[in-house]
Parts: sequence; structure tokens; C-alpha cells
Amino acid sequence: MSLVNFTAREITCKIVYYGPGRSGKTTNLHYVYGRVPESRRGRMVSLATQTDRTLFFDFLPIDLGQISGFTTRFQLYTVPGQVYYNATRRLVLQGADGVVFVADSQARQLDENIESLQNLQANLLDHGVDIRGMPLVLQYNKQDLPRELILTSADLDDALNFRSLPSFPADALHGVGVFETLKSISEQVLKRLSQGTTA
Ligand SMILES: Nc1nc2c(ncn2[C@@H]2O[C@H](COP(=O)(O)OP(=O)(O)OP(=O)(O)O)[C@@H](O)[C@H]2O)c(=O)[nH]1
Ligand SMILES: [Mg+2]
Repeated sequence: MSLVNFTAREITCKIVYYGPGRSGKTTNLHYVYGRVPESRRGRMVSLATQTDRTLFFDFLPIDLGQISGFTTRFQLYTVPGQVYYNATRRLVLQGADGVVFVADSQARQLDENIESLQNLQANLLDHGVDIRGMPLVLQYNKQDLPRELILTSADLDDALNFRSLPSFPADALHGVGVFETLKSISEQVLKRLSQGTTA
């Protein structure tokens, strides 16, 4: 849940990167960490297994600077994608202001993507949140892989994009689409916040 401190003129929002195992959620955060100037980011905390699978979550706080006179901070989290970590996923999702769904573009991962999206919907519902009301963007990652292995953005939109959400092709390993995705979700979250406070 976003925290607005009117005295200090600070806003803090929580963005959660969600998606199936090995889709590239942690890779997105690593890229952001590497590109945001040190003065604008905190320490990245990763709780991972020895093989780099996220065990609990990754956490990266970044500072977007001044927006409408408020210092705006985003806390980026990833969930563990592996199916059996659902309790942890649900916990990390709690209080999210926005979600980035990182899909794996490989054709053989399509069922995992669909299952993970359904799992997101169910876990949000457990927190009393309707997915249709949650700021959400889709990222089609691993578009750098050979054409015969992956689905195009258009195919993935057909299969996953149930309400014309913003969607971005990406190669998070090399940074393609990473900041476009982050910018889109940030804008949606801030828009929601401004609507909420003026309502
Ligand atoms: N070719 C390619 N490989 C990628 C891309 N993004 C991530 N990877 C690789 O995919 C593997 C999994 O990436 P992670 O970022 O750890 O995946 P994750 O979604 O955090 O996985 P979990 O923590 O298990 O949920 C790693 O070997 C990455 O280097 C991409 O855009 N292209
Ligand atoms: Mg991970």
C-alpha cells in the first residue's frame, strides 16, 4: 500500500514483479540496479538459492526524484516463481500498488505463463483485490531467443492480455524493455494515487 507522508512530502509505492519461474523477474531488478545512479537507489537485497532461484524475494528501493513536489520512492519486489512457493508469493504481493507480470516468451512456457497469471488473480483475490482494478503491465521477456523458440508479442497479447493492458517486448538480460516497463507501471501507479487523493 502506498504511503504518503504529507509532512515530509514523500510518497512510497510498492511494485511487485510477478510471473512463472525463470521468466526473468530478478534479471529485471538487476538491470535496474545497474543503471540507476547510486544516489537514487538503495541496496538490493536478494534471498536466493545457490542456483539463483528466488527463495523469498528480491527487494530494490529506487528514488524517482520530485513529482508534484513530493519525493517519490518505489520499492521493487520480485516473487519466487516456482509453483510450490505460493505462500511466499501471496505474502510478497500483499499491499502492492502495481504489478509487472513478466512472461517467458518461449512457446513451451505458455501454459506456465497462463497458470501464473491465474495464480496472480487468485492471490490478489485472497487479499480482497480484484485484478481488474490493479495497475498491471505485461512484459514479454526473452524476445532475444531464436524466433522458432518464442511467441511474438502479438501472439502473447492474444494469449495473455485479457484487457488491453500495456505490454512490452523485452530482453531483460540486455536491458531491452526494462525501463519502458518500469516507466509504464510507475505512471499507472502515480495516476491511481493522484485520483485517489483528489477523490
Ligand atoms: N536469453 C535470455 N535469458 C534471460 C532473459 N531474462 C532472464 N534470462 C535468464 O533466465 C534465467 C532466469 O532468470 P531470473 O531473472 O533468475 O528468473 P526469475 O523470474 O527471477 O526466476 P525465479 O526466481 O525462479 O522465479 C537466468 O539464467 C537469466 O539469465 C532474457 O531476456 N533473455
Ligand atoms: Mg527470481
